[in-house]
Order: sequence, then structure tokens, then C-alpha cells
Amino acid sequence: LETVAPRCWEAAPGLWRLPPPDTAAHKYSRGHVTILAGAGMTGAARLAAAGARRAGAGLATLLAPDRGTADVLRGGDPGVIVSEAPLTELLGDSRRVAWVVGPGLPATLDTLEQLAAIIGGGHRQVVVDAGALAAAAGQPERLRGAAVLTPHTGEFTRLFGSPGGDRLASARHAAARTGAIVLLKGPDTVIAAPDGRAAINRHAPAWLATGGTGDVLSGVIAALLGSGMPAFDAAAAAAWLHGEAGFRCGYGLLAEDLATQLPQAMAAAR
Ligand code: NPW
Ligand code: AMP
Ligand code: MG
Repeated sequence: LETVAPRCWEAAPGLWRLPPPDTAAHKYSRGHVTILAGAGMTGAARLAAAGARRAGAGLATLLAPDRGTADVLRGGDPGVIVSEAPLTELLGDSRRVAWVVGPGLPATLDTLEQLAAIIGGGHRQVVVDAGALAAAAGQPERLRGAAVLTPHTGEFTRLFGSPGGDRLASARHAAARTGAIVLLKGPDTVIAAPDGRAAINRHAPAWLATGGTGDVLSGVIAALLGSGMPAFDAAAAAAWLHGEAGFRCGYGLLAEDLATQLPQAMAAAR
């Protein structure tokens, strides 16, 4: 039998399609993205929320770990819902399908336990980034059940070992090992699925290499998951849209500007 290597595509429009705007939509039907916020780096979760909302989420909730953090977050974007309820209460709302776990979170056992509780529902689509990836360093089996993992090279190395020169093969291997879509970030972002499908996004300006852009990306992916896109498509589309928004910002972009360019980037992809 001849074995055919699974294909690797460009992560450009055409490979994926954004769902057409639904005239009958309401804010709950467009997807409700829930993001765990950390006590220290609250900016990261806020950037993820901005990415999610600009990418079309109907609602975004930031879940604060304590009253002080909730108060800080309430001083931010007025359209974001800030909750300080116990996680179990939010898990009881079956409409909360799309989650972001990691931006600005500490790399602790508590973070891993929260991640496990969120994944545990089975029906939830979880984007795992930053602190939650760091918390699982050396134990990638902890990430099984997540929809999309978004490591940069440093985070990937701590989970799976260095990708070395073959980022495509490494990301495919990591996807097969965890059962999740792996989006390995960099100038050439690789998106790999457990079944071997893969895409590469090179449509990204060098000036994306600045604090907070990865946090925005995690929110974009969650919004697209919440809109019903399959996880591989959502990850590939988010990588391209993120790059397109980055080009539109130009040199010197701030992560907070990136989200504002997403609607135009999405219009260009339709
Ligand atoms: P080096 O220097 O190459 O040897 P961390 P982080 C290595 C939050 N943020 N890209 C590199 O090693 C995030 O959400 C909060 C980057 C470096 O020492 C996280 O929760 C913001 N690093 C938290 O900060 C805005 C690479 O990995 C180490 C790499 C930490 O995030 C900013 C960094 O890894 C930020 O997003 C690569 N391609 N390749 C806010 N406003 O609140 C290798 N490395 O310390 O785990 O992660 O990215 O700094
Ligand atoms: P993070 O490291 O989590 O903040 O994410 C950084 C984001 O910027 C990811 O989406 C990367 O793909 C992107 N990025 C980082 N460096 C470059 C680069 N040199 N060229 C293009 N995109 C980059
Ligand atoms: Mg990051």
C-alpha cells in the first residue's frame, strides 16, 4: 500500500470560509466566549476579549479570580461582562461553548485544575494558551480534550521538546499526541490537526512580534469556534485574519490596535 502524506495548505481564505452574517442572529446565538482572567496580568485576558468581540462573538465574559481583579476589569471595556462567580456556576450555562484559558494566568496546578473542569464538560471548545500551556509543561496529556493549543516556540518546547527545523512535522506530532489542533506561532505559523491535515500561515508582518498579540489571537480563535467553525478552520482563519489585521495596522502596532482592524480583515476575507 502506498501511503500518501497528508496535505499542507496555505492558511488563506479559500481553505476556510467565514460563516455568512445571520440576519436572524441575536447576541447569544453568535457565540458567548468566556475567558479566565488572572489576578496579575489582567491586560492579557482583556486583549483576548477584544479579539473575540471584534471577530464577531455575541458576548464575552471575563471571569475574575477575586473581587479586586473584577474591580480592575470593570474599569475596562464597557461591552465586556465581568463575573466573579465560581467557575462551576458558569459551567452550568450550556450556551457557554467557547472558552479561552491561559492568557495572563499563572502556571499553577490551580490553572490546570480549572482547565480540566472546563474541558470536562465534553461539549465545550477550549483554546489553551500562555499560562495554561506553561502549567502543563512536560505533561501534554493534561491538554487532551482541548480544541486548539496556541503555543509560541518557547511554550511548545516546554511541552513537547524543541520543534527544531521541522516545525510542520513537530506540530503534527503534537496534535496527534494531544488530540487537539496545534497552532505553533511564529513568522510561519503552523496549524496541525490530529489526523495529519496542516496549514501554514506566512501572511503576518514582523511587527506582530510585540506583547499581547498572541492574547488577541486566542480570543479570535474562540470567537470563530463559537460561530460554529470547525476547529482546524477556525485556527487557520484566525492566523490569517490576525496577520491581515497586523498589516492594516502597520509598523508600530499595539496589540490593542490589532483588534480594531479585525472587522476590515474579515471583510477582506469574505
Ligand atoms: P528566549 O528569550 O527566546 O530564550 P513565557 P510569554 C521563550 C502574558 N502577557 N516567542 C523565550 O526565551 C501572557 O498571556 C500579558 C516568545 C522567553 O524567555 C502570558 O500569560 C500581557 N517567547 C505571560 O504574559 C501582554 C519565546 O519563551 C520565553 C519564543 C507570559 O507570556 C504580554 C517566554 O515564555 C503577554 O502576552 C517565541 N517565539 N520562542 C498583558 N498586557 O497583561 C522561545 N521563547 O514567559 O512563558 O511567555 O510569552 O512572555
Ligand atoms: P505571543 O508570543 O503569544 O505573544 O504571540 C505572538 C504573535 O505574533 C503570534 O501570533 C505570532 O505568530 C506572531 N509573531 C511573532 N513573531 C512574528 C514575526 N517575526 N513575524 C510575524 N508574526 C510574528
Ligand atoms: Mg502569548
